[in-house]
Amino acid sequence: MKKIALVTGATSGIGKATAIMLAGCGFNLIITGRREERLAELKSQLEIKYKAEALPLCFDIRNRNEVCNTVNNLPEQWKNIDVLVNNAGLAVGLNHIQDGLFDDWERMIDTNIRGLLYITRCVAPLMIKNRRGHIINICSVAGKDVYEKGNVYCATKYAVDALSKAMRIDMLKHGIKVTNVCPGAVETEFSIVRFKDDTAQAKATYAGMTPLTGDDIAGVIKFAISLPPHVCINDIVVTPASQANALIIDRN
Ligand code: NDP
Ligand code: 8X3
Repeated sequence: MKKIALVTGATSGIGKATAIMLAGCGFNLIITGRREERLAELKSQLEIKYKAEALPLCFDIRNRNEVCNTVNNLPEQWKNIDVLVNNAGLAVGLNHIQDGLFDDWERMIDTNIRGLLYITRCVAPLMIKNRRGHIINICSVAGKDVYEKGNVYCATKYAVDALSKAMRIDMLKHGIKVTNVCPGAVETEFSIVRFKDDTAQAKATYAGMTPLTGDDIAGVIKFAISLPPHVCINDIVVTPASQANALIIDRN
């Protein structure tokens, strides 16, 4: 029987690349996001190209009732989740703290922290029941160092970093691995979202450098999940070769 992975935020970027990688590795996929058409397209791609079964779940991860009702009512054949990739997330705005917008802050906190917690709270008991599983939390270099104007986004990723450590302790006796993945600059829709559809500003984020791609991060996740049962990668920081950390990028 094929293993099952649940990837949040599979409609774009890192999540989509990860879902495709996992299908290529022989997993059946539960894919989530708010954009229903994209989920449907990805489902067809996974089924036709990779012969994987795919279950699209369309919800806003900030909506606790929607998340819990959906995951708690999964069809029986989808309940044995082996890998959970907590990927859905975003940055909105880039402002000094005194200029920040409450709506931006709440979107980031509700998505990156609360959403991740809602999903994990619903999926972890299913893994515990099976005494196996691997939770991959997509954190960021922004969860390791803070940078100017990054304030609230960085705070949400510091929270993810802390939650990965906490989950690893709580899951230890249940045989469930927890891996924190901290990417640097990855060219996805991330900057388009951060800069609220200002595509020129989004593009400038990656000027003079070769950013990572979603596939690069999927490759790192593939490595983490393919290690033997007694080996757990706790924390991976992965940046473009021209990026030292969240603060320092060599642009030429
Ligand atoms: P994208 O914008 O390309 O993808 C974000 C994904 O998150 C989409 O599938 C989106 O789906 C989903 N998402 C966002 N908000 C919600 C919501 N409220 N409910 C459900 N799903 C939601 O960005 P990335 O692929 O780059 O980002 C993925 C993760 O990687 C994020 O956690 C981000 O913080 C992290 N990261 C990104 C880096 C980068 O440089 N790109 C670097 C380090 C970390 P939909 O819109 O359909 O709901
Ligand atoms: C995304 C990377 O450096 O823009 O998490 O915060 S950064």
